[in-house]
Parts: sequence; structure tokens; C-alpha cells
Amino acid sequence: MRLLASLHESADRAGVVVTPHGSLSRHELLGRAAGVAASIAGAPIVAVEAVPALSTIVTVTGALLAGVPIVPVPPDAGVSEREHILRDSGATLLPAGLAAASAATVPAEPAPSTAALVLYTSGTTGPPKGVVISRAAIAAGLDALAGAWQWTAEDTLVHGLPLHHVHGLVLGVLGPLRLGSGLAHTVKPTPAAYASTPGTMYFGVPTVWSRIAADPAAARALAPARLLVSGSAPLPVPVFDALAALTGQSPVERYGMTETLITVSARADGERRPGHVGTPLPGITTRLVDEAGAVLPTDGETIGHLQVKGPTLLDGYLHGGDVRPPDLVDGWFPTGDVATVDPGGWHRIVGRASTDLIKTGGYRVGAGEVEDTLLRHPAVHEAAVVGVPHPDLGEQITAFVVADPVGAAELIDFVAGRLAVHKRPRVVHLVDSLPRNAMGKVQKGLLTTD
Ligand code: MLC
Ligand code: AMP
Repeated sequence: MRLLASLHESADRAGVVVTPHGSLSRHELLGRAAGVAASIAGAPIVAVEAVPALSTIVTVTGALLAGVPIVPVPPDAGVSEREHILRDSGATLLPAGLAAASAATVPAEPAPSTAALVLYTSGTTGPPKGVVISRAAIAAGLDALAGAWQWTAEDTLVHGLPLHHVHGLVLGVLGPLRLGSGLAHTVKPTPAAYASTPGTMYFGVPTVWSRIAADPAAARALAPARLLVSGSAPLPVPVFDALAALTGQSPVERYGMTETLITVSARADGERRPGHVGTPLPGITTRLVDEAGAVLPTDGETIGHLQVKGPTLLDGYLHGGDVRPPDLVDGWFPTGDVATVDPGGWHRIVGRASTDLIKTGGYRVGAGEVEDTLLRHPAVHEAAVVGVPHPDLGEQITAFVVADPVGAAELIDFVAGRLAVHKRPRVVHLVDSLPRNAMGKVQKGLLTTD
């Protein structure tokens, strides 16, 4: 089956991909994407400015038709992050509105093992790394979700998530294009936009759901939907409960990573358990291990490092033009998350093993890259960045800085201008010194915001 099967197989439907600024039928999308494919055929790798617009969807679809790996560049990326992504990937940046003429000839389907996407994502230190994801992984991941969520061509998916991550792009765009559902992209994931856009499935990160839960009229407008899906970060139990009360249905939670796609989920026809992310999707196996790698019991209480195995795993990280395979342990990918699993297979994500990976508004941000950027400001001598629990964002990026006299706003703008805007610290504490241990390492646990 072709990766974007519905584009080739489904009967056309008017306005199958819709944004507030326009719409495309499947036929129009296929023609325009085939035009893009013809204009980039043979390129080793391309990049696109992933603005939330039809043009991005056309360009990504064209690259997938051509079998050319594509790097979606965050549209709010500052100079340093943009330069890093383009230099590291070696990709040519195509304009979002690549003015290619429509074409009638669709290229032959590339091999399933071909790289489809390179998604840049943060590690604990250093600049973001390019995660290489194959067509086969995307196909397997979407088919597993189709089963778990009973996601069919009868559905209309609504979301307004960014188009440079797994959630908004792989699930939120490639899902409808493979499975045949409609897609309404609201450009921004606001409560008002979701409430005014009819659909059967709504995707959001917990920050989106928490804002909807705080807007009862908007939440009630989603009552007719078939599925409200939350992922990318922990959904607070009070938000789960508020959504259930206001919409008459409990949200479906699912868990995943850029490197693994979605691996664990609640099912459309099954239980939805607050504070839990569900059971492994078909084809995925999971296990908990201790620090030494010994397998731990799945008794619902024992906390261990979560590892996953299956067909949705990354090919590797892009490195100097090569794909460096991930550090798998006998085929198991170490997620970096700590979890419990109960005898029925229900997973509860307890947190991350490292405090240096922050999840803010559903975005993954490495403390190291924010610290490195702050240190490039001439007034800054030392910097330590942490994620502080936050009711709206999950975690709020908070910086502790030893510096010559400088305003917090200047440092925030300095980071926002160099990295993606959402990587900016929302709060900067100017301090006399950072707490360090005898080895000179910053003791982040001792940083307090009082
Ligand atoms: C603010 N802005 C600035 C600025 N401060 N611009 C420049 N300099 C500054 N100092 C601007 C921003 O550009 C933006 O402009 C506006 O202010 C608001 O920005 P914000 O405050 O950062 O937005 P916020 O409301 O906090 O966003 C919340 C959110 C967002 C939920 C909408 O965090 C979001 O879209 N999250 C989704 C993340 C996601 O998709 N993650 C999936 C990862 S995949 P403007 O013009 O834009 O309004 C994954 C796998 C899986 O995790 O399991 O799914
Ligand atoms: P990213 O690579 O940006 O996709 O981030 C992946 C990380 O997001 C995971 O390692 C988890 O820490 C977190 N995550 C994703 N989904 C969930 C979820 N449903 N609950 C808790 N954490 C999640």
C-alpha cells in the first residue's frame, strides 16, 4: 500500500484538507504535490519552512511522493536554530509556497525503508538532533492508531498543532492522508478555533486541553465529537475530569516520542484511565528496567525506565550526512521516561529520568541548549535552566543566571531570537551564584524560585 494511500485510492471529496485560509480536495493536493515531486526529484534532502498552512502540506506531500527526505523547519526558529538545522541536515530550504505547477504523473512509490522525515528534537545537551524516520515506521504507526482509535475515512480530524513535529505532522497530517479522513487545521490550537470547527476527532497537547477545559462553552461545543485525544505531555487529572464533565466523554491519552512515534494508547472502544496513557499499540512491546538493565515487574507499583520495541522506531540520528543508529539495548529503545505498568498493561508515565529535558506546552526543550544560548550573551557568566511545574504549560522554562547588570526581558528576547520562540525562558532569576557540588556541577535540585 502507498504511504499516503487515501490520496490515490479514495474517491475525491471537496475540501478534504481545510484551513481558515483555503482548502484542497484530495485530487488538487495530489496534483500540486506531484508538481513539487517533479521539481525536487533526485534531491538528496530538502527542508521546508513549516508554517501552519496548506502550502506546507503540499510541499511535505510532494517530498513524500518523490521519496526525498524532508526536514520541516520550525517557523518560529531563531537564527541559531535555523542555521543549525540547515547546516546539520545539508538540506536545501524550499519556500513554503513553492510555486511548482501541478503535475498529472505521480512518481512510483519509494521503498518502505526510504527515509521520509528528519525531525529535529532536543537532547539534554547540545543543539537539536535530526531524527530520521522511515516510511515504514510512519505507515506502521498510523495503521496501529487507525485500529486503536477506529480512525476511518468517515472521520474529520480537527487540530491546530505545529507542522514540524510528530503530533501535528505525522499524526495530524499524514494520518488523514493515509487513512482517508478529512482534516481541518485551525492554524492555532485555541479553544475558540476548536469550538467553531466541526469534526469527529480533536487532537491537542495538554496545554490546549487545559485551556479548553477552562472555557466551558468551548469545551461543551466538542461534545458531539467521537474522540478527544491528548498527548505529547502528561494530561493533568483535573483537566481529564473537567473535560469528561463538560463534554460527556473522557479524553483518550496516548504516549509517544519523536524517536518512536506513538507506542502506547487508550482505545476508542476501551477504558480511559486518568493519569494513565494506555496499553501498547499492536506491534509494540514495552518493558521496565532498573539502572542495571534488569527487567522489573509490571505490578502497577514498581517504577522503572521504560523501553520500547517495534516497527515504529527511528532509523537513527542524522550525523554528518550519515544516519547513526540509535543506542538500542537488544532492539529496545530507552525512552528516558520512567513509568509503571500494571498487570493489565496500563502504563503510567511518572516523569523523565533527566531533569534536563523539559516539556513545556508539549514542546521538548533541552536545558543545555537554552543554557548554551544564554551564555552567548555578553553579560552572562553562568546559567542553569530548569522546568518548573506550571498549571498551563506543564513545565515552565526558568533560568537562573549569574550576570552583569542586565534586564530579564533582554535575556528572554535574546534566547527567543536565536532558538525557537517557545524555548525562551518565561522567567529569569538573576542570582549571585549557582549552587555547585564539590565537583563544580550545578545542583539543580537546590535552585528555588521563592
Ligand atoms: C512571545 N512571543 C515572542 C516572544 N514572546 N516572540 C518573540 N520574542 C519573544 N520574547 C510570541 C510568539 O512568537 C507567539 O506569536 C506568541 O508570542 C505566543 O507565544 P507563546 O506564548 O510561546 O505561546 P503559548 O500560548 O504559550 O503556546 C501554547 C501552545 C504551544 C500550546 C499553543 O505551546 C503549542 O503549539 N504547543 C504544541 C507543541 C507540540 O505540537 N508538541 C508535539 C511534539 S511531538 P504568534 O504570532 O505565534 O502568536 C511529541 C510526540 C507526541 O511530543 O507524543 O506527540
Ligand atoms: P517529543 O520527542 O517531543 O515527542 O517528546 C517525547 C516525550 O514527551 C516523551 O519522552 C515523554 O516524556 C513525553 N510524552 C509524550 N506523550 C506523553 C503522555 N501522554 N504523557 C506523558 N508524557 C508524554
